[in-house]
Amino acid sequence: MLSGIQPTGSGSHLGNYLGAVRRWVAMQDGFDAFYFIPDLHAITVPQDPATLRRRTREAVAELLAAGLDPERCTVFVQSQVPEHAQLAWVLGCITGYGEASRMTQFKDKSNRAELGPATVGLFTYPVLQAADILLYQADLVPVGDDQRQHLELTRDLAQRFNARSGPTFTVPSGYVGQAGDRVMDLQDPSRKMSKSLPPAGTIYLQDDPAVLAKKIRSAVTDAGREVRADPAAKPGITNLLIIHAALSGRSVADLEQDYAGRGYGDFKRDLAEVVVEALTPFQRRLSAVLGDPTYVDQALRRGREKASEVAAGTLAAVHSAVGFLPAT
Ligand code: ATP
Ligand code: LTN
Repeated sequence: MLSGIQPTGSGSHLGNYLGAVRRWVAMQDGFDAFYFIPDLHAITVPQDPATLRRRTREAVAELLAAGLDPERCTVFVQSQVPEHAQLAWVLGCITGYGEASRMTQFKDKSNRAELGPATVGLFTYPVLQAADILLYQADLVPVGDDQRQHLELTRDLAQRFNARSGPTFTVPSGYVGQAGDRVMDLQDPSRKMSKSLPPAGTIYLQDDPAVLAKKIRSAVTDAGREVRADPAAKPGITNLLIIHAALSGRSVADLEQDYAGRGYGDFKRDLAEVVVEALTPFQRRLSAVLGDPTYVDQALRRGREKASEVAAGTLAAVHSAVGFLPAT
């Protein structure tokens, strides 16, 4: 299995954790697991070089602090394995222009003024993502619900390549969802929580307790004062209930019962406590990992070696299937 998380924004947020990283930690033992930082994807929107470098290290440290163990899984940085970009070129040549134009993430990001004018890199982003997945012959790709369409494209490209050039790629199985898959922005519950939206609506894993409490206190709630899940009429409070349930392990129904007759204020105060309690141990481990640069370096060196070996094998098979003349 394989998955990735971008080194952008101010670190990972609760959506990344509940929709992706938490599952990765649980899956590192049952699978031959590859986790990587897609820095090639990150530059599809403008990045400051020094910040990107720092954030890439920090993103790796966050994964290790969240519980990934370099002895039990492969952690690496995308740009250190050049086969990703090489395979993306080949896959781009079997991707329809119309097919790529239908990707909703492109449509969304290309319309956001703060990200600058849309680039060809942003347009071909999903093709690079398909290359990431197919290089490692991944069966499973645990991602949040927002990535479902990119996974479908990956399956289509794998099938198309195999049909035209002979069996080369494993077709990854469809994405399997679960609660907590789509955490919404606290200020605008119609949008998913995202590294590229303003920080007030985003719970960062590195936020300190006072900031966390403030963000939750000022989360947009809905008309009325009943703590009840109703995605259509009460998207704000529904999102907060889902976050609570995902972190506390209680069911939404149980929480609704508990808060019956009490207002939003009580619920938000308790939720802030639940979030702080969940994040404090993570933050402690993160400072320890960041304080030990050789641990991160060693993890990345091993990860790159292991990833390169698999990637080189797949790319050689692809080049042969396409008809490229081998170097002598
Ligand atoms: P951006 O919004 O700037 O593209 P992002 O916050 O979506 O960034 P990514 O690095 O692109 O972060 O995503 C990493 C993983 O986190 C992916 O598997 C993605 O599906 C998941 N994820 C991202 N946002 C959410 C969310 N709000 N709820 C659940 N899962 C999420
Ligand atoms: N687009 C993904 C990040 C990503 C990814 C991948 C995830 C890039 N390549 C390959 C899984 C597999 C996102 O989460 N926004």
